[in-house]
Amino acid sequence: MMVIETADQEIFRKQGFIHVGPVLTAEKLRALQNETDAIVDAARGVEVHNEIYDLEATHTPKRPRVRRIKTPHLFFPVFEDLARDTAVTDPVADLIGQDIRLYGGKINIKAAGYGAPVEWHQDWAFYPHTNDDVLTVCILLDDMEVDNGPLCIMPGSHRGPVFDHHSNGAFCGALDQDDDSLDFTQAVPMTGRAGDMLIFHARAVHGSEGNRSERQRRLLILEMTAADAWPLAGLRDGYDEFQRWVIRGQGSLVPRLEDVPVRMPFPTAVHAGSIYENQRAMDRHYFQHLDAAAAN
Ligand SMILES: O=C(O)CCC(=O)C(=O)O
Repeated sequence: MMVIETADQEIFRKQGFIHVGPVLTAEKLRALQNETDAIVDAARGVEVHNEIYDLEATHTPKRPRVRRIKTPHLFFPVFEDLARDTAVTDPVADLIGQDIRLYGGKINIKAAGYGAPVEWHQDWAFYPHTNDDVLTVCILLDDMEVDNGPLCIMPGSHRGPVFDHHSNGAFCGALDQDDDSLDFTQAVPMTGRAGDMLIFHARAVHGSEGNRSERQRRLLILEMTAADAWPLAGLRDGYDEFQRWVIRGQGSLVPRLEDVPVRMPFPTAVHAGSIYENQRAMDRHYFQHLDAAAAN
């Protein structure tokens, strides 16, 4: 049975995103929130970014400020279980078919009052594949509202070019703002309730401002691809790991090749480790960064 009806699939193909609606029971949502809280608490004492934590510039070991939990599905079973749950993969299958790979994941945490913005970009610029059945699947861990740094998406941009994400000759994970073909005032804020799922196409241009509100905004992001989409930059962790993350259906040794626009993310970013770090190399930021002010 379809979760995303044919008419809504059409809308997705046209605009590049869809608000699927609630996919978690209250109990499951609470479990994910509690696990996230515990992981953030455990950042006390952590000095620098590591394989789990990406930290705000104003983080200190005594006053932990976590900006992102990296690849939670690799370290915390509750997130792997969720990614494999049919409540999550059924809607994805409606859009890209039954054979699905989890390519990556993260929890972006926009803390109340200072949580960091994410500059405009296309996920596709980070990980182009042999075909673009590549989706970003978001599960809201808190209500996402207009004032707590909602993810905003440029409708229809997934059908356009892959933009230049380079600055001073290296990948910087953000759009070159000299390109005036995009009017960011047209971006749609993806507001919703905790427990909702949103899906957008990896080629869609998106970003989010800092969190000025008094409510945190945590967003679990699962990058999912058709299992016959192969990453053009190669297998990060080798073949066995690549196939281990086929979370539904079958993997394939026959990549599906489509005529899709591609730009490779090389030379690699000057600041490595996360999109937030990559974007530090940009010359001009679009969004205001609130963390320095909040540290005082
Ligand atoms: O958390 C957000 O608002 C944006 C997420 C995003 O685009 C990313 O992490 O690549």
